[in-house]
Amino acid sequence: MDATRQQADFDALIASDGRVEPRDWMPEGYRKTLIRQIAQHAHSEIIGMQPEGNWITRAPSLRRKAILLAKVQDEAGHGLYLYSAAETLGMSREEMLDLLHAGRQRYSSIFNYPTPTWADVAAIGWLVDGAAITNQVPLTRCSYGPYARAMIRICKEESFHQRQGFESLLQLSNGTPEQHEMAQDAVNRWWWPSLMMFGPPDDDSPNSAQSTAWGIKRFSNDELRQRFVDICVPQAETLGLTLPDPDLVWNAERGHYDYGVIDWTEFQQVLKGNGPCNRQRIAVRRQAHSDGAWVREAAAAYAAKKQAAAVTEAA
Ligand code: BYC
Repeated sequence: MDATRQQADFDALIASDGRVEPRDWMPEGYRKTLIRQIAQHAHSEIIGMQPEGNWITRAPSLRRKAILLAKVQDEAGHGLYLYSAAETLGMSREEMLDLLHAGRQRYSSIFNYPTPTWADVAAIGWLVDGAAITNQVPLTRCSYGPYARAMIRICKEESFHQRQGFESLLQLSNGTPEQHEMAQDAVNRWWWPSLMMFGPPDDDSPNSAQSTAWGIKRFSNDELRQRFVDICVPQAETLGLTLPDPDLVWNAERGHYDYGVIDWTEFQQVLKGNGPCNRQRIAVRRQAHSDGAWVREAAAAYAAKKQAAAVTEAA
């Protein structure tokens, strides 16, 4: 088939809201943008295990520990589905990890903030997982089939993560004055970075227009950020906690909450590697990768042995 016809078929598929599958022809830019976004998403899940993983040995009860273990394991699972989805576009997991370790692929800004108290685990569940769901539910309708399908399961699990965070925060908020203060302090620290998770403002988002035209993005960064703010305000009231923004006010005309100015300089600094924990996160990730080398080698040797045995048997 000639190139013009391939492009026309692809355009028609996107226009009819169809799904692109790995064997279909696709423009090189579409493939590259998906690899960029899915790899970044996968890396976020894997690096995202660190801030909460730090609390597994210090969880305040067996119940909380079991929940946290399950959550962190889910995140590893999400990373693996997402690496598999990205591999269908022609880049191996090994290559993606090498690019992450070399600082040439990104992970979400949010995981460069510290978790000094137990309430941070709860605040991450409520706010970070809440923001992740708001961003990711529309991705279940993304035009690339393997990514859209991976997102369905991921969103179900994120929903459990958000609920456990909310429930844990509610318990802390209704606990002793010290627990309440700890919950409020964690919310104060995680609120603004959570709003940054949605990416730069629409006027300053170089990838949005093309990703929207390709059916990868269904809503803009600012639209999803607004949706998240609108969801969080009544939830904060139920929690008995305040959101650290004096400009947060209901705007009846718009039918949305207005909110204050986000510090985009901080966001850019985090993206440049200068957030509070960037260096630590990458160092821990590199160490984990090198510590796991023997497992990968053993798995490859075992697979090769099994394959050789199967060939001998078939002969
Ligand atoms: N952090 O043109 P834009 C989770 C980059 S949740 C770092 O708007 P795009 C989890 C962007 O990559 C987190 N970088 O980009 C939850 C671009 O740079 P490049 C993961 C960011 O792609 C709980 C530049 O800024 N979720 O995993 O159209 C526990 C300009 O931005 C960020 C996802 O990855 C950021 N926050 O839109 C554990 C969701 N924001 O690449 C784990 C999937 C922007 O051109 N991703 N940048 O060098 C998306 O939906 C989109 O990629 C974004 C950005 C909305 C994030």
